[in-house]
Amino acid sequence: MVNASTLYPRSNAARRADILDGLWRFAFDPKSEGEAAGWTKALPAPISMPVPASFSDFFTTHKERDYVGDFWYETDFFLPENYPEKVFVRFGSVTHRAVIYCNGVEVARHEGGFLPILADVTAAARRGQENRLTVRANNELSESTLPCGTQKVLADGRKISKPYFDFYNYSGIQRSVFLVGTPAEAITDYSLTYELEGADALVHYSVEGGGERSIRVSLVDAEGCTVARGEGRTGTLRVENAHLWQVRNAYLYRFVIEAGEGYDRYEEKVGIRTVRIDGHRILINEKPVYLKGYGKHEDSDILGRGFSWAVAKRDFECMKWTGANCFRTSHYPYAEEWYQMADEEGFLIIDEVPAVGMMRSTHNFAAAGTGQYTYFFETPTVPELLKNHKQQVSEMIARDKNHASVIAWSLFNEPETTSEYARNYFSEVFAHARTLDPQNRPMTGAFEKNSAPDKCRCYDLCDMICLNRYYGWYISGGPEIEEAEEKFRAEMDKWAEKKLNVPFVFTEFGTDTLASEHKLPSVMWSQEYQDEYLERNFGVFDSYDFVQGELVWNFADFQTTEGIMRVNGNKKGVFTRQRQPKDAAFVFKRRWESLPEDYKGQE
Ligand code: GCB
Repeated sequence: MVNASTLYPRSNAARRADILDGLWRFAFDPKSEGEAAGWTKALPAPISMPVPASFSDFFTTHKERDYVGDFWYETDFFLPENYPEKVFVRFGSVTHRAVIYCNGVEVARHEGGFLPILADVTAAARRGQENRLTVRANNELSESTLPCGTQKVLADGRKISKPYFDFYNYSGIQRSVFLVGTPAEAITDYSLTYELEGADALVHYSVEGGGERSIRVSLVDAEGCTVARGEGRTGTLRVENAHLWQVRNAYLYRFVIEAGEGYDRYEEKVGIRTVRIDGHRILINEKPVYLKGYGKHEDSDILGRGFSWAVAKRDFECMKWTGANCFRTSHYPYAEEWYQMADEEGFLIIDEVPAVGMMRSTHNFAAAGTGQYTYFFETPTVPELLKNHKQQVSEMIARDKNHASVIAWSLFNEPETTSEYARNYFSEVFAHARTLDPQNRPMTGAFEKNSAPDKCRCYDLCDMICLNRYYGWYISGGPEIEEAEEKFRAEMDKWAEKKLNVPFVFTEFGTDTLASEHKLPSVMWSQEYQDEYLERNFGVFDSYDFVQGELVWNFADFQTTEGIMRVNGNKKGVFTRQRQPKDAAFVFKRRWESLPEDYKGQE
């Protein structure tokens, strides 16, 4: 059973969650022969491998670091006799796909490398004994799975990945693994929606699971006082003088669900807030907010894309220091712990599905803006791709719908959008997505330069239009920067002429900048150039009232595939990969600290 419950694992009197992170065993399987050779029972000659982490950057050889194909992880866990009735193993993610075995028996398989896998091991695991947990994973890219890309086979038979996207194809068990015990008829899901009524808030809830048992819910404030109670699997709680979750000023209640008399219990921190788009404005609790922040990656030294509370903590501190209030989970849903932290910090998240690379180019950043038609959606792989895309949208919204921090869903990054094929494809994706979110949050996607006002066939599917633009970098850089600004304004004037009554947000703009380089007058790649480019972009953003946010690319330097356009990775970070500020960080700090939270929000 996969994804029977999306709830984050938690321990209490009725359920258990024991973390299985640590040093696992690992083996590469380049010929995909492990299954036939009995590796599901025991890996022959395994090496040790930390979990969670990407496997790549531990290695010292190309063969291992850049490995593409099947690879296996194995560990053992003890299942206590008195563990709850149903037993699961829950992976935060396995990149990009996995088959899970318990004591040699297949218990789950899952496509997609950035969303949880819940494997029911109740029948396969033995109580009072050690049990073996084995994962056969695979990190190949294709045009029918997300994200998109392909492989190249080298003369020696070795595969290397050719992503159609600009980040390193980090893989492995990159997020925490939990052993989970629940009652047989456990609480499996809940949803909340909010309404404000004067000083009060109405919290509409619904709960799934618990069998036929009675369901009781309550909301507990930060002081531990129960402020509202309800009975039944759906209902409404009234919170008098509600303490709202505000931007960069979070307030969290605990939402507690009980099934039967102590049969099951689940609780989570939740924030009461509303999200709505009104014309050009983005309203949180009916107050306009201007988005200030970053496109990010899960990326750091040694860990690769592995989740680390320590790295996340540093990232939030750096973001807060610059006065940011928002980030986009470019280009895939992040580890759940990021959203938990954003809930605590009052950060806004544009949550993105891994629909990136939907343009047939190994350098999407180079193809973007050339004006060349980069066909994609007329190929035979499209039905399979669409199925996977919808599935991942479903899983992302199911996983993240209760986070106060999530204010919008991004359903793609920089696909081809100018053909009728693209129009049909994305109409289906949006129609599907619109059935899923109980809170009806805005749906969007990030458009590259070819998705121009006179050519794009998909922008009207979006509630908010997100643009990735590099005028002054990929277009008219260096001494031509003056011209870049003119071209940028010409495009914005065309958008303005359309009189679209929606907010526009820049989800990317930026320049590669080496932290080592200074030059007066500025040259491309120097810190001075990054600052100059930014100031010019700000001038454009400030000229259009419908521009309601700016998320710079990128928060920090990050690892990519090797190439002549990348210097050991993408250097568009405002911070270095070690999370130290470039000069641009001070530029943002000055600007964002001086912009009011409701900048351009007055009617
Ligand atoms: C883009 C992509 C992003 C790249 C960025 C760049 O448009 O969305 O993934 O990293 O440009 O730096 O070229």
